[in-house]
Amino acid sequence: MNVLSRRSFLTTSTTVLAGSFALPSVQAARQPAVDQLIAPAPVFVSTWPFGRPANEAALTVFKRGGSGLDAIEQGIWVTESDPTNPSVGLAGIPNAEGVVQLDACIMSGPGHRAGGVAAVEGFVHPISIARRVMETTPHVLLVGDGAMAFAGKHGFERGPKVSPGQKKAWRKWREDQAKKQKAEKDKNHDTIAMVALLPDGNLFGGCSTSGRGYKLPGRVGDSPIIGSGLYVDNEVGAAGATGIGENVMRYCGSFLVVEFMRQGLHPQEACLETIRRIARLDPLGFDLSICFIALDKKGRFGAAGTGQGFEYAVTCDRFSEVFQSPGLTQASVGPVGGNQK
Ligand code: SD4
Repeated sequence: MNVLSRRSFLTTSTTVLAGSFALPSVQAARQPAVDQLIAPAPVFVSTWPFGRPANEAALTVFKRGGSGLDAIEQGIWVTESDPTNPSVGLAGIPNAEGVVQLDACIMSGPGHRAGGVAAVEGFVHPISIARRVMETTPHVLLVGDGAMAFAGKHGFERGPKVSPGQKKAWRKWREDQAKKQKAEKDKNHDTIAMVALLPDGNLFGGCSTSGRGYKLPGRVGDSPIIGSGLYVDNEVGAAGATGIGENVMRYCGSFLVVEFMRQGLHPQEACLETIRRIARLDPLGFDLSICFIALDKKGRFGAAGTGQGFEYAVTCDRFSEVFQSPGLTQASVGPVGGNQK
């Protein structure tokens, strides 16, 4: 069910939300003690500070009668539509051929249902295509031409294959490569992963990204892969990832976070333990640039990154705030909430 049309929602949400949340603007993100990381349902947890308006939109959708999936989908629309976000949606950094290829997935705790799309070009809302895959096909993941044909057939909104600003930056990147100058590559990453717990105890999640900047055409990261960029287990909790997808998907990172929660770890400790486990096995050690968020069935939440500076957003009826996560090394996880060079 679409509670609001996408356009009316996007144009009214800021005003509605400003009225709903009389909140001070958060300057420096806090890192509360673990026993304070709990919120009453409905609660939405997302990666990066840009997750906060997405969470707030999601909460508004839910409070207006939307389902958990409506809330996740329409919350993520906010990030996918943001023309200033270089890491999610069609304003994102393109691949090595100058085309933005988007990845997304969505998951419903009830029914353990999932849908995803990968390497989709020229569509504004990959999260919605992922949901449609989940709801109308017997499949979980559609990629490339097949995903685009499916999206076209279902009439999803189209957009440019790359924004003018990103095209210019890509030309510069390509020139630098040709001149064998060091072109920025691996730092160009960020994603919105959003997980939610509703008052009835059900969990939901979604994930959307333009992926690693200047990736090889056809490269698919962790974000649309169930268990890697996102995982929801309605008995236990939900988790999502951001960072260099290759370092998440080789370990089924989000699945692992949920499994640690199943063993009784607090969501924050589950995120930390997942990174420790990966770093122990991986030749890169902690030099992985990966971060996780997690939320359990009790409303406890948390996050962690390989380095310092990963921030995540939590929104419920009582507060909407960006928090700082603990990092396992002194290295920086990179620019906060965006993947500019
Ligand atoms: C990917 N994990 O494609 C995604 C992009 C990202 O922060 O950075 N997320 O590898």
